[in-house]
Amino acid sequence: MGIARVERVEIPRSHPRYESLVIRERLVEGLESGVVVPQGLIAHGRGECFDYLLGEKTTEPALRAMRAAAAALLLARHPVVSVNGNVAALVPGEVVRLARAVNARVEVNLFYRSEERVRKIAEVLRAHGAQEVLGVDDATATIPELFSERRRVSPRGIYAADVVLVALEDGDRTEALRRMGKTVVAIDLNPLSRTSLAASITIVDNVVRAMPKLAELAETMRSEPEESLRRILESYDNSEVLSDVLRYIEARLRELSEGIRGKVWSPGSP
Ligand code: PTJ
Repeated sequence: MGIARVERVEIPRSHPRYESLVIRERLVEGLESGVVVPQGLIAHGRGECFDYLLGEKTTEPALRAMRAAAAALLLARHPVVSVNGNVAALVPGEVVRLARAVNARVEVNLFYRSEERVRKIAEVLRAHGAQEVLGVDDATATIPELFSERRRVSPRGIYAADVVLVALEDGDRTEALRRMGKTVVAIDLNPLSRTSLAASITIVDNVVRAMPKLAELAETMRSEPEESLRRILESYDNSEVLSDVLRYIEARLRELSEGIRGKVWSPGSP
């Protein structure tokens, strides 16, 4: 039986919640190495709850949003992928792969900013192949009307970007970036979060599934003619996608509630 060795716990591959437990351990390791903040664990727990409702898989509306996101990133003049602690702990290699596929810059941008954490996250990204990481020594520009540490951005990165990809973001900054005229692509498991409602394109999916899928889509779609990418983007409707995600959850809960009797465990169950 395969065993994944992580910092403090050995999780047998046969465990029914294997994937989810490995992800948790990766965040705990990130906490111990100073990449993730304790609040990041709370944020993840909130995300897990929504992932349960989605059945822990990428839904059709999420895929639709990903195609539009890939089109927006490929058509952008100056795309930027914004990275925080949780993203660096969970999908550093996929961030670099996506940035390469769409020719985007990578910028560290933190809600709970400390210079030490910014440096550690940049190191993680470099170790996964990032050539240049912005937001470290050059976070000298300010997003107007934003009071959290996330207002500090690189003038060559998020400040100048036309398309910004964010994951596990806060609503204030998403709104502020939209007010600056930017297209914001958000990855957020909560379809009702302020970020989800304020983003231009919302991918309601777990970042561990969404980031690799988005990178793969961008790699395939980059050979498509510009005209067809534009058509994908023009026909995209974010409120329709959010509404379809909610309907998906509604239908899933209805189906589960009807079949719950057969699923309830008893001492006689296998
Ligand atoms: O590293 P820092 O300092 O920038 O801080 C990062 C956190 C995540 C602590 C900060 O951005 C934060 O407090 O985020 P919130 O306001 O809790 O929002 C996180 C959102 O991401 C919530 O809507 C969660 O449902 C969602 N979320 C959590 N885990 C995942 C997720 N979405 C996608 N994939 C996940 N794995």
